[in-house]
Amino acid sequence: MAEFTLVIGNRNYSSWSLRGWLMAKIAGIAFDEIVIPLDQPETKAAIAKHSPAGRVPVLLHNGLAIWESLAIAEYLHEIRPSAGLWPASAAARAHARVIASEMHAGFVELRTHMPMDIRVSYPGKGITSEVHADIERITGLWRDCRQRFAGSASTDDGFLFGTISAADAMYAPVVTRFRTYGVKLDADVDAYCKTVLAYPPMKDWVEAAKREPWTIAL
Ligand SMILES: N[C@@H](CCC(=O)N[C@@H](CS)C(=O)NCC(=O)O)C(=O)O
Repeated sequence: MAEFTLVIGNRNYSSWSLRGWLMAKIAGIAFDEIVIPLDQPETKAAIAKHSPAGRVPVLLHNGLAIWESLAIAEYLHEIRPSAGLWPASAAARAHARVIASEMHAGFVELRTHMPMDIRVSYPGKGITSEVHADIERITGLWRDCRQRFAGSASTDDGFLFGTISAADAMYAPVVTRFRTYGVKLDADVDAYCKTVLAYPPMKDWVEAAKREPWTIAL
């Protein structure tokens, strides 16, 4: 049994689980998984065994249950500070936390009208003027991060702050949504999406999502 356990929902649909799972991968911890399929009669009771908030992901460690994706990022950063879950410089780290929080609290239109559904393709579905505004804001902040921080990082692997961080994990489900809903992207934003999708744990998640048996009508 691994030191850590991560409780997640189905890979195809659970965007918050993807965020927490990628954070655990970036932190480099070995962990067991408990997968709870969402939208089933037993889902709520199964999640309630691990989290009073009734939501996944939940990280279990040393008798602690840590829910909320941003709290998981902070905890993992505290116990694995050298993993680079947050960028090294204070300025980049502050900005990474800003944009991670903006994702956590916002983009409701995009999240509502373009729910994560990795294995399907619905080009053009879900686009409204409000969703378009969310997309413009997100792609603008990605560009801004790349221009302001990635170039001056000691290594630039194509992620928002150069090397992969919790900020990329927070936006990874947006990348899959852009693919699912065929959102047209400029070359620089498309290159960023390709970088995220090529990150080996991300590839593993997407492949596993395609093999899952559960289907939810969204
Ligand atoms: N603010 C939470 C959001 C977690 C969340 O909403 N998770 C969804 C799945 S993606 C959930 O657990 N839903 C419970 C359900 O569908 O019964 C976080 O950042 O972790």
